[in-house]
Amino acid sequence: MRNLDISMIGVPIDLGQSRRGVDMGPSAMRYAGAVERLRALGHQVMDQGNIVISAVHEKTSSEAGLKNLEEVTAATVKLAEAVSNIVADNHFPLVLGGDHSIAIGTLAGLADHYKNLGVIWYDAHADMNTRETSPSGNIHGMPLAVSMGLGHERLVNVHRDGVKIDPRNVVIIGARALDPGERKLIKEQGVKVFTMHEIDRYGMSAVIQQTLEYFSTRQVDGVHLSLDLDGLDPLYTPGVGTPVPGGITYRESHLAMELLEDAKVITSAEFVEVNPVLDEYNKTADVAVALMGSLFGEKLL
Ligand code: HAR
Ligand code: MN
Ligand code: MN
Ligand code: MN
Repeated sequence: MRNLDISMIGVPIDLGQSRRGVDMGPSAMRYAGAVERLRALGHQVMDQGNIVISAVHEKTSSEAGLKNLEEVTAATVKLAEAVSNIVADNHFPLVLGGDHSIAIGTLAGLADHYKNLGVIWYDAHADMNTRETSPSGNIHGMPLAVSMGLGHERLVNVHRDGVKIDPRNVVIIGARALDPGERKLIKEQGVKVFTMHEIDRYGMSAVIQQTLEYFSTRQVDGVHLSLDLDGLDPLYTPGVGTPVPGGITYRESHLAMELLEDAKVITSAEFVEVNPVLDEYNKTADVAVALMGSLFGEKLL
């Protein structure tokens, strides 16, 4: 068991996609007991509250193919600074979303401190679109590409100019809805992907073990977990904006968190895409918080 100083920060933004309500994700996860759950495990938890995001939706900027570019850029700039300060204080950053566009800010802040960061992208999607390949113009489908230096310069240069993560340090787990441009980029950039096929075939235990072995060959200096709740099957996490059937189960997800905790490799984490408006009685936030429990050391016995 690690005793961590966890700094929690919420990012109540829903402008990286088209369905309102995911801005209430941080509240939903706090309501589900995130702070208390982690304190009960012996960690120090400092809840820093939320990044201030304008709740006004009418004035949103429209750059063709990039919805709300101005607002998403502004939010991620603020988040990057907050995350960077948390790491500078030797605390563990735990970011609560908000849609997945916020990862642009999280990874930018982490890049101040990690020169060879590993990233686990637990998601039904690869989030590796650019303006040119995006079917939607939604920035939450782009943060991984942006962090690799691919995409609009406003996004690529958030917090500090250029590339934030090495594509070969990225492992996507749970992919099952990839756009043509994303498939191409995954291959070109050398991103490692465990799709649902590999999870079905080898099991989550082997997938996590291979992920850890891969990171050790890459000699990463930290590992960020970016967990999109739509990585799980919508049976377990219905409160997400872009559910995709055929996903990771509740138990497989707990196992993944438990194995990561056993390995003591995770140095920062974010939980995104919880949308209480689309949920069944806060079920998705409850699952998010239960997974946080396993990630931070909760045991069944
Ligand atoms: N790939 C599609 C797009 O770019 C859908 C992306 C959905 N993304 C998330 N985050 N929910 O993973 O629009
Ligand atoms: Mn301290
Ligand atoms: Mn995502
Ligand atoms: Mn997703």
